[in-house]
Amino acid sequence: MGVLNVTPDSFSDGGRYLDPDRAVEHALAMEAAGADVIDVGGESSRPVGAVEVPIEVELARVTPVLVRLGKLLRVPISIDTRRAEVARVALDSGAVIINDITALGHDPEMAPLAARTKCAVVLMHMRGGLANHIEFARYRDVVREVVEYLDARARFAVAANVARSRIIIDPGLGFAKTAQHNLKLLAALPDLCALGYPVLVGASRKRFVSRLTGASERDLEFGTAAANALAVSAGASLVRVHDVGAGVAAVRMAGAMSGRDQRFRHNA
Ligand code: PMM
Repeated sequence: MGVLNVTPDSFSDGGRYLDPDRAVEHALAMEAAGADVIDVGGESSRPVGAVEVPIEVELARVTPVLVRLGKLLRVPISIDTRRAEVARVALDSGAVIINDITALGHDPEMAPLAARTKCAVVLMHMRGGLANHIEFARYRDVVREVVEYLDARARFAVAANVARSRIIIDPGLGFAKTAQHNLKLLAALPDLCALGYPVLVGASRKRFVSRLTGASERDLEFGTAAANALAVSAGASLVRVHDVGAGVAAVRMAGAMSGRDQRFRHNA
């Protein structure tokens, strides 16, 4: 999943794709580099200092991009939003996945919209709000609490008539989590996979990666690729990345080495 942040202030690519022409160009480049999904977002959720943007601003950022991408992209489009109105505009333009960092919890209209339109949903774990989630990074047992939360949110979605087969879960690395919490969750990915839904992992360029590897471009690229390869090897089905070229290489290697690449399965 290639990330397209149409925002002035996202953590790693803020401001680069605020201009619709550049955003569209970048999405097409990510598709050409092998992305299977393009995730479009118009509201930053950086770990510290994210500001809630009014819905009109979020809509003004993403709508022109979504309308054009709906006609140009061959791969599916996902909309990264907490707001049903934004999701609706995206789905009308051809998006087929709602990526909701609040796991359908922020906007009461989101679950009915997902059920009605039969789109897929990403249910992500977080606590607190966009601006203060880091204050909520306290757990007795982070793995158990995240697994229980995602299980409960998936049940909520099913009760709202979202098909089980359309649900994807995500531990929400960096959202109300310290580096230690992120590492524990990555080590426990099989526990998340055991819930029976595809698991999405978003480690790309996050603060815990730079804390471990250093913060240069190369450090971030290799640190992210290592995290993604190990996540796939531990069972993740999707990785959300800014650098699609490195992401594709990591996913292909890890998929083939763990016997999940059809092309290499039978001629071992
Ligand atoms: N991370 C960010 C934004 N949206 N969505 C999901 N499902 N999972 C994530 O980990 C996630 C997300 C923040 O990263 P960015 O601002 O660099 O895109």
